[in-house]
Order: sequence, then C-alpha cells, then structure tokens
Amino acid sequence: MQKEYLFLGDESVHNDNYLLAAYHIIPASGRSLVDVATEVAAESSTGSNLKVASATNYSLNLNARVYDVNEQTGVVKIAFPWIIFDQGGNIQNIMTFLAGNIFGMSDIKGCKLLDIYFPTTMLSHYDGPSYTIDDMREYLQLWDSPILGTIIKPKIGLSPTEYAEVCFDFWVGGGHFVKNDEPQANQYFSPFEKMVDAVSEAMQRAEQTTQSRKIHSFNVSAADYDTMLKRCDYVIYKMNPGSFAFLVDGMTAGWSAVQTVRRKYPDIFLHFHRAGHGAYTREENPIGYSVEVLTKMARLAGASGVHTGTAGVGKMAGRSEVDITSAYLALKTKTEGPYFTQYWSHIQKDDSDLIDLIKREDIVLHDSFKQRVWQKIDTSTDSWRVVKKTCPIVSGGLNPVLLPEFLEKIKTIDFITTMGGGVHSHPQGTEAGARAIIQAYDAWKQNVPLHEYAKEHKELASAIEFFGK
Ligand code: CAP
Ligand code: MG
Ligand code: MG
Repeated sequence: MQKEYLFLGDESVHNDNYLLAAYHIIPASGRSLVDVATEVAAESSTGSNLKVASATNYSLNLNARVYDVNEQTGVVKIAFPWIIFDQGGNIQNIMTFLAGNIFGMSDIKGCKLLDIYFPTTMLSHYDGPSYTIDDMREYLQLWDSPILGTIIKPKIGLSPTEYAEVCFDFWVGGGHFVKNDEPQANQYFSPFEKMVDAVSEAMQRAEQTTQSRKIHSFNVSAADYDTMLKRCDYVIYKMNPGSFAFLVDGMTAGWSAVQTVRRKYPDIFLHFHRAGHGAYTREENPIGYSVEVLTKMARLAGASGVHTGTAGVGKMAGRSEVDITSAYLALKTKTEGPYFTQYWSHIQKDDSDLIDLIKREDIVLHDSFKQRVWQKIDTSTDSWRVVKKTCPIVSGGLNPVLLPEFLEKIKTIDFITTMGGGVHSHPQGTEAGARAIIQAYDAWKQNVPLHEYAKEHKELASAIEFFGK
C-alpha cells in the first residue's frame, strides 16, 4: 500500500486541475483493491514500488490521487494533476503515464482504463481537430447523406492502374470517398507515387463523368516521419486541394505520427485508422483501455475522423452501445462517457452561450437525422469555444443491405462509412456495389423498405439477393 497516493473522498480533484481516470482493476491474488490502486497511481505518476527518500514536497504534490474505490465493481478513480504532462499538447506522453508501465506490473491481474475526463482548462493546450467533416461536406456539397465510401480490396496486390480503376468504378457508381486499406503503403508492386498519379487521373475522369467531386484518403503511414511527410507532400503536389485526406494508422504509426500530420497539415482531413486497437480495447481483455478512451484521445490529438465501429452490425467484435457512445464522444460538445460527462469546451460548463450551443447541437443532430438533411451548426463564432468534432468512420463487414440497420442504431447521418468487401463482392462488381449503397441510403432517406425500393433498382435487388443469403 502506498499511502501517499490514497486520497479517498478528496473533492479537490474536481477543481479543474486534475485529469480524472476510471480504471477497472483486478488485483493480483492476495492483494486488496485499494492497495493495488495506490500502486497503479504511484507507477502512473511519480512513484515506483518503493517509497523513495529522494521525494520532495513539490514532487509529492504531483502524486496521482486514488479518490474513489468501488469494491463491488472493481472500478477505481484516479486524479492526475494535469501539469505533470509534457507541455505543448503531447498525447503520447499522457498515454505513457496512463496506459504505460501499469499494464506490466505484477500487482495487477487486470487494469483497464475505461474513461477519462479532461479538465476544460487543459483542453486549450491540445490541438483538437482542425479540418472537419463539415469542411469535407462543403467540398463535396453533400449535406443530405453520410459520406458513402469504400476501401479498395484486395487490401494490397493491385498495380497502381488496377487500383485506380477500382476507384474509378466506385466513384462512377456514385460513391463519394475511397480510402487506401490500412496496410497499403509503398510496396514494390504498387509504388506510392505511382498509385497517387493513377488515382489522380482516375478521379479526374470520374469527376468528368459524374460532374461531382470525389475524395481519396491516402495512407501516409511510413517507417519514419521524413518518409511520411514526403508522401503527404507528394499527394498535395498531385491532387486538388480538398480532394484528399491523410490516413494514419494511429496505433501502429503512433500518436506522434498522428500529431505530426495534424500539425503540419491543419487544412487536410486527418483520417485515424485504429488497426491494432483490439489488443487494448476488446472487452474480454482485462488489460488495456476502452474504445471510448481511444476515441477521446484521437479527438484530443486532432483526428478529423476516427474509426468507431459498426455498433454490432458489421464483422468486428464490440458491444453496440460502446460504438454508439464513442461516435457521440467524437461528435458532440457535451458528451456522456462511461464514467464522466465531458464538455469539449475551453471554458466553464456553466457558460450560457455554451449551453445554448449544446442545445442547438442536439436539435440539429436530432432534426438532421429525422429530416435526413445535415444542417451545419455554425460554430464559426464559437470556434474558440469548443474542441471541434471528430467524425465517426464506420467500417468493417458492412454492406449496402446493412446500412439502414446501422443508421437506425447510430441515429445520425454525420459520419463516413467505408464498405470494402460489401462493395467489391457485389455480383455485378464495384460500380454496381456503389450504386447499391447509394440506393440503400436513398431508400432509407425516403422511408421506403429496401425490398420495395429494390423493385425499381436492380443493383440493390442483387445486393439483397447476394448479401441476404
Ligand atoms: C474493412 C477494413 C477496415 C476495418 C477497420 C478491413 O473492410 O478495411 O480496416 O473494418 O475496422 O480491412 O477489415 P471490409 P474498424 O469493409 O471489407 O470489412 O473500423 O472497426 O477499426
Ligand atoms: Mg472499368
Ligand atoms: Mg482495412
């Protein structure tokens, strides 16, 4: 037991100087929950496994504080003086403290970071998103639909020309957005710059053919930052402004890669792919952190969009309510996490203008869903006031036939969806797969059951026949 970290019932932790964290802790056998909670607080802030004589009055002040322990649920709340974190808005540093050594301690059998609360004074030191889905909608002139996209499949193995041809087919089928798959990089069979050249040409053809703008999200993750930035700069050189996003594999490339792209290219949509997150977030894994925590950190880091899951409709594991909660943690100004209410505002929550903004936001989200038309909330005068929204990116085993079911679960149209297998396995191919997504959305928008709408729309009809099996 490290008593210098035990502050049960300490109300001062709510005074905006502390980042609050809720952990589910399973103590190693023979240890009590409180005892191990103080070990976790020590190791994740100032201490070690032994009381050190070298501590000073000032350093003791920086100790994390175990302020709440629930023996029934195993949930422990720990407060961290947020001045312990690296200055300059460094996410990597927060995660090293809160999701670092503690996962390796023999004192714990389980230690899962379930939720985080950022004091509003802390928020202004972090980047938050810059270019948002609203800017992407402006570019696409698309207000009455989610952004309907695909991932090119096979994941890798197509030549640049072959890859671009699949993009063309999807865009000509009416799709808005295409992304590289998460492992796509600069493989010898598809050199990055050649892929960009081919996509640029295919996009021009597709925009000519459809007379509508298109977007491609390029995976710029790389072995080092120079290479990553070179890839970013080549895309900027080759593509029209607004027609592209930068995809970073946030878990494998890391937080600093995410923040580097965010800081170098604030006017470009930053697409946070979370491949690998399952090792931390799967609920059967007692050690790690939750999807909600990952989503909050991605927003704080400045992701324009982050994958948040398909609410149980697609192929990936995960409880539906976790994905839905995460989508709203990304989108809204006042958010309800599993343990903390978080105002994504640089100012106190009792500010009447902020409360008005929150009310407007709720109305717009609700009405946009009901009327199926996204009305932009003009926060231009409030941009100093809130951390901008991050949009949910919804992917993983979806297909056109599942889209209405997902929409009814997520209850917003403010997201990007990317369907890979669900498009390219369509019996009539990619273009028909794209048409089937558009048709499925239009059916939902008009409140017409899919099988009804399919009577006049053959691509949807064969999608129902094929995916319905
Ligand atoms: C989906 C996907 C996405 C995952 C990401 C894949 O392809 O491209 O990377 O869905 O999962 O490689 O599996 P399909 P999440 O559409 O063919 O399933 O969004 O949950 O992070
Ligand atoms: Mg073709
Ligand atoms: Mg993928």
